[in-house]
Amino acid sequence: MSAILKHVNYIGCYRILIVFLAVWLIVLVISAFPMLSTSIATSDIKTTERLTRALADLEALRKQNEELQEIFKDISINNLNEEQKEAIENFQSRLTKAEHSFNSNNLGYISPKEEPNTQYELLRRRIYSNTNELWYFVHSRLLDIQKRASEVAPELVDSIAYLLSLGLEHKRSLIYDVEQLTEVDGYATWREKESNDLSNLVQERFKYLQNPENCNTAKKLVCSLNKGCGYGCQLHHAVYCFMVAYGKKRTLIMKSKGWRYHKAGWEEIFKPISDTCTNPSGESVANWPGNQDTQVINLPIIDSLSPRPPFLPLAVPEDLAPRLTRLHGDPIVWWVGQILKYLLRPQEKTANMIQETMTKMGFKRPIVGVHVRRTDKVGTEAAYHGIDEYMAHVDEYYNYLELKQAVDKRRVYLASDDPKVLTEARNKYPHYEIIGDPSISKTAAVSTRYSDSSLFGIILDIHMLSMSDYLVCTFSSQVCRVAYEIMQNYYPDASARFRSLDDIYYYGGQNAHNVVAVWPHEPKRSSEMTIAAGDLIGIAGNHWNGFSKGRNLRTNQIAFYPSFKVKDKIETAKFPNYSEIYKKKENED
Ligand SMILES: Nc1nc2c(ncn2[C@@H]2O[C@H](COP(=O)(O)OP(=O)(O)OP(=O)(O)O)[C@@H](O)[C@H]2O)c(=O)[nH]1
Ligand SMILES: *[C@@H]1O[C@H](CO)[C@@H](O)[C@H](O)[C@H]1NC(C)=O
Repeated sequence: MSAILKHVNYIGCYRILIVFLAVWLIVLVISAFPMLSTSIATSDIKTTERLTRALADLEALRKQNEELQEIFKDISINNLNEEQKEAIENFQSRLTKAEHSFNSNNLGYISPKEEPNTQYELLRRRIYSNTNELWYFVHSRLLDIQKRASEVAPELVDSIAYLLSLGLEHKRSLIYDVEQLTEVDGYATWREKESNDLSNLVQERFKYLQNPENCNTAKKLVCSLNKGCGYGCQLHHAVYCFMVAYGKKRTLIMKSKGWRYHKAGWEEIFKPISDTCTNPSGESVANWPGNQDTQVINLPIIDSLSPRPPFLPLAVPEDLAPRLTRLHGDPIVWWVGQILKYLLRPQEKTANMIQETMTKMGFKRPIVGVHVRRTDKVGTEAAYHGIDEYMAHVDEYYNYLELKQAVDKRRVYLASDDPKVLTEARNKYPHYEIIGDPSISKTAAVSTRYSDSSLFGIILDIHMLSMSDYLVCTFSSQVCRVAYEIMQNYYPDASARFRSLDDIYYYGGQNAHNVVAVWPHEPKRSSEMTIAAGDLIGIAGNHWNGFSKGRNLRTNQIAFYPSFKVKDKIETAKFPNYSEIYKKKENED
């Protein structure tokens, strides 16, 4: 019995203990989570208030942080001793680190200091271009099937049309989403800044190279502008000369008297490419390649250049390559664009002429630039493309743009060397506002091509094309490639703002354009290439149907491969880095 009682007591003891524990727990929970004790609403308000205060404090800290960094920027580093410099640098790097951790705390603040990594930028651009590639593939296959169906199974034609239209909408939405990434990922400010910084950097180097202190002793490279070809081709010739000059660190002297577009020479239209050194003479003169000590070297056209220096397209300066790879989808186009930016600084008269014409014509964005190259080019160097082909891509660009913004009027700037194109386009596309001047096209006719009025026409056309939001043209024409290159000066990365009806981008006289396979490929048809991941392929062209043609450098097979299975290989060359400019500056300070 006592044993049983004892047992009961035991149980009673436990019971009391358990009740006690439970009460304690409840008290504990209530005191720890005030939400349960007081009204939920009031505590919510308190939390919000506290959070708001914390955020405000953080924002104030961030401002102070920025001010501190400004102050440090103003302190001239050069007037301090080594220890002081180091202390400041340490402190600055700690500030930056603090800022980074602040950025990553998910409060939605994005500081302009934040940078994307290269992998992210490459991936973002790759998704964009492969979305297009996927659509080229599906679209072209569906068209094939639709054509076949119209012969053997007409009842299927409508269903295929439906697939085509919904598929296109689907693609457009994907492109829109990838595009949106650049607006929401917080790196837009960085892209702008990096683009400006890089441009300022190279423009400063160009200025330094082109304005030697003593022209009598300066090493020079002499080029004659008068290559026997059109304006676009001559500009590319000048750019090539500039690349070699920059690579060889020789001031470029450009001979342009008797220029076929303007007899008096380049300098009446554009600013001279040097303020201090335009005299081509020197103590010793030799034809390319000459040697290190030769003061003046004459450079031939790229077509007969031998030996070929490493500074030719598609190579970009090695010291800039990591930054360019991250910022830009096609670094060589950026590089050519920068040289054109330097070369084509307009004289005041030219700038006024451009400004007046733009106003008169009512040039207004958004606008799509369309270049239709006809006359002497068609049938010899390039195939004919009807206006509808160009306009289909213009339409699609605007369909896409309308996902982003309201478009008041679908506007096109139409440039052509054939005035009939403008009339035809205006008749066929009355719902478009088509800006263009048939008298410009008239002067572009082969018989009057090399005249002053023709020169102004082509300068204007290229300028307007380059100022557009998007370009539709044939990259077989240098006119359009020049416009595309100059366009890069107006965006951090405009490499995807075009649709070429024929070639991919190239530079006349360039070295092989190679791509690297990222996926292997087992041919399904005899026209297809066998690829192992890592293979180098010399690309000949994109067929805009999901496939590109090229030569596999490992197997020498010339065949088609799926365009998405490769990535571009960015070529670099050891150009000088002009670091003495900064040393010189330090000394001046
Ligand atoms: N104003 C104007 N002129 C043009 C246009 N298209 C071609 N031209 C003229 O035709 C020339 C064509 O020569 P390039 O500039 O070398 O360009 P391309 O189209 O590659 O032609 P080719 O050199 O003949 O293969 C231009 O420089 C202009 O003078 C155009 O749209 N507008
Ligand atoms: C620039 O080039 C010179 C000579 O090749 C080299 O010594 C120097 O380290 C380079 N400077 C930078 C900042 O890369």
